[in-house]
Amino acid sequence: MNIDHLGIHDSVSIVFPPERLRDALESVDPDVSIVGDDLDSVDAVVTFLHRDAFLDSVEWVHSIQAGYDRFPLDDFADAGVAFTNSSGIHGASVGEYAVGQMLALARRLHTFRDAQHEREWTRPDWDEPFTLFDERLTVVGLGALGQGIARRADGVGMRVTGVRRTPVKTPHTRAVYGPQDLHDAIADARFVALACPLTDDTEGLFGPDEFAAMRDDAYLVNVARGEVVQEDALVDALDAGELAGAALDVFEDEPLDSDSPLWDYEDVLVTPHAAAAERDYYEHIADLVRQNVLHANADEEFVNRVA
Ligand code: NDP
Ligand code: 7N6
Repeated sequence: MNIDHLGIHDSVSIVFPPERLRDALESVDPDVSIVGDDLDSVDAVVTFLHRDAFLDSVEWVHSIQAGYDRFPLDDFADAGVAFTNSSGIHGASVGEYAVGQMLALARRLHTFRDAQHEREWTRPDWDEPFTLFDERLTVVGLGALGQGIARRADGVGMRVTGVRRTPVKTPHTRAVYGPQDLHDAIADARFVALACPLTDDTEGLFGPDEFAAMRDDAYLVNVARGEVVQEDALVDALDAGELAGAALDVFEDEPLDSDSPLWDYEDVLVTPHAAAAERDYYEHIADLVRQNVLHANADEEFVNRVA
């Protein structure tokens, strides 16, 4: 494959200014320019969103996301268009987000900020705050995100268990289960963090049975995809006191509807799919793209190829 002209699709502006990536790619061989949906003369494209036009215009599409549930992989394979993703770059950002949200919930930091908005000096009840130290965390999905969370949670003294397809231990975990043992893995956890991809196997993975299997004082952290959780069942579990709360970065429908009940719980922290946001995001993408341009022009296998 020979890449002479690389396009940066303007949809990347959802995450960073396209010009930043263009300038960071100045040293690569191909010409690099920012493109819209008109892809004439472009051999490859770096994008946030899928466009059907990619399938008959370019040889290679690089997504700036790790999750590829919104890209039609079968169509890429049929069209012979290579598709690569950005898995591997989110361990620090999402790891810090997850531990930050768990710290907020345990140390009640969100309640202090809420009180500050009202100019109120309100101390928590004596038995509300707790420490993350020694608490159990189960991470579902132990790839780049899950391992990033496990590492940082271990750093604050949490006891980390994992769930992955292949139940082999990864660093910073004390035990790792396979998907068939999910209920055993979550039964004792004070926090359950979802960090798996959205697939046929994980769609609706957390519903009434899983919330019933979790402790009543447990918190759910979802940085995976909204559809991994049955949102109505989550609301029911919160209302029934079967769960203490949640930190949610992703939702079945985004943006989260202003009528959603999830906005209203004191112990549900809602963030706008921003767990991975960081000012260096474009630099991480540039590193991946530079590497794959070299691979493409040397006819070597792409890094992070998923179709
Ligand atoms: P990886 O491919 O590196 O890791 C995926 C992990 O999920 C692997 O450990 C895999 O198991 C595990 N897994 C797959 N299926 C199951 C299952 N049925 N049950 C339990 N574990 C399973 O992906 P990333 O860590 O890079 O990203 C994971 C997902 O997180 C993305 O697909 C995306 O949807 C989401 N994401 C969200 C972000 C945000 O901004 N909120 C940012 C980045 C990603 P095994 O190791 O055995 O293969
Ligand atoms: C962009 C987040 C992913 O799958 O959901 C994320 O990589 C994208 C800040």
